[in-house]
Amino acid sequence: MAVVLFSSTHPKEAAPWARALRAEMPDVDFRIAPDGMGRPADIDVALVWKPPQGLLASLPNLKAMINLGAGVDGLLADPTLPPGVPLARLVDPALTSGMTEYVVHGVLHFHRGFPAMGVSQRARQWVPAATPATAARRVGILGFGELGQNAAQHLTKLGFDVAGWSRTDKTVEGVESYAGPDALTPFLRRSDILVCLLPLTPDTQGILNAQTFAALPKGAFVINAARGSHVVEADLLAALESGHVAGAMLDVFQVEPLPEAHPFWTHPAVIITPHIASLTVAKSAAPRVAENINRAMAGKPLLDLVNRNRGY
Ligand code: NDP
Ligand code: OXD
Repeated sequence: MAVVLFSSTHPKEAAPWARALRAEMPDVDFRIAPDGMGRPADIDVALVWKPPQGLLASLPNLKAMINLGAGVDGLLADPTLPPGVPLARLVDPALTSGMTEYVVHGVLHFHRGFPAMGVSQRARQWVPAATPATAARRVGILGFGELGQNAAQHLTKLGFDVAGWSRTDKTVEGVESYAGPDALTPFLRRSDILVCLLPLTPDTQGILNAQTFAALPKGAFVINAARGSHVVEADLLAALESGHVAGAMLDVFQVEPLPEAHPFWTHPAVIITPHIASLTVAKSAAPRVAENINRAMAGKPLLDLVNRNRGY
């Protein structure tokens, strides 16, 4: 029987996770930190989202850590994270489709000119304007992994001209692949709508900066659904002020919740969402998490293993 510890900054998620996991593993001993943890030595597997620093290091018999989200930047920032314990991240169809919905919504919003129509509506002006064909709109997706590739496939079906940028080259039907630092500028130059779906690592921190924005075509749009620290916020504000970047849809911020005084709140060209681009759904994710718990108990390699040297 596996003893599983749940620790999350979203404590309300504990009950759905307990239910979903018990449906997969009826004999699981599901414990909720901090009050229900019991003896640290009992814990086999930790299911975590931003646990308190030091918690995982205090579990002497831990066999696996499973992150309840796709991005592990928060966990890897814990200097006490036990080095020898394998870490898996969440890969789940509901998480992927939620992100695709968010990205497709944002791309269509900018493509169909909804920001300008909002301005016209508030001025009670009837301004019909034609939109270019989707084939004439170039979408660039920074981070061409689980989430980026799925969003690209849906955008391609709508006829958009889509490219993805990743560390290593990819083959995805109908999508142009750009790989590595040297390909970044050519990729940006062809991106009318830039979508960031990168993991946050030392290499990608601050990647959405003045130089990046300058390389985009004038009037480009930016969608960031990855992490707030990918954006140099002052550089984005400057690019919006100059009109070089025409609009931004932002789900993530350097400080969350976004502070009340932050200029993004009232900027006419910025759409803000509160880190909801895609949310983990316990019922959907539980089968794969259960599979990983079983693998950990059997000493087998985990699925969706994080490469700690790469940082994702
Ligand atoms: P994956 O690990 O599947 O994909 C990451 C992609 O980024 C890969 O294509 C990878 O390249 C590429 N990449 C990483 N580092 C670099 C680099 N230095 N240069 C170029 N490309 C790089 O991650 P997911 O798609 O599952 O998730 C992406 C991120 O989305 C998460 O890390 C998380 O931060 C964010 N997220 C946000 C949510 C929200 O609600 N706002 C919800 C879920 C996730 P390669 O393929 O070559 O390795
Ligand atoms: C994630 C997130 O990384 O929710 O999954 O941001």
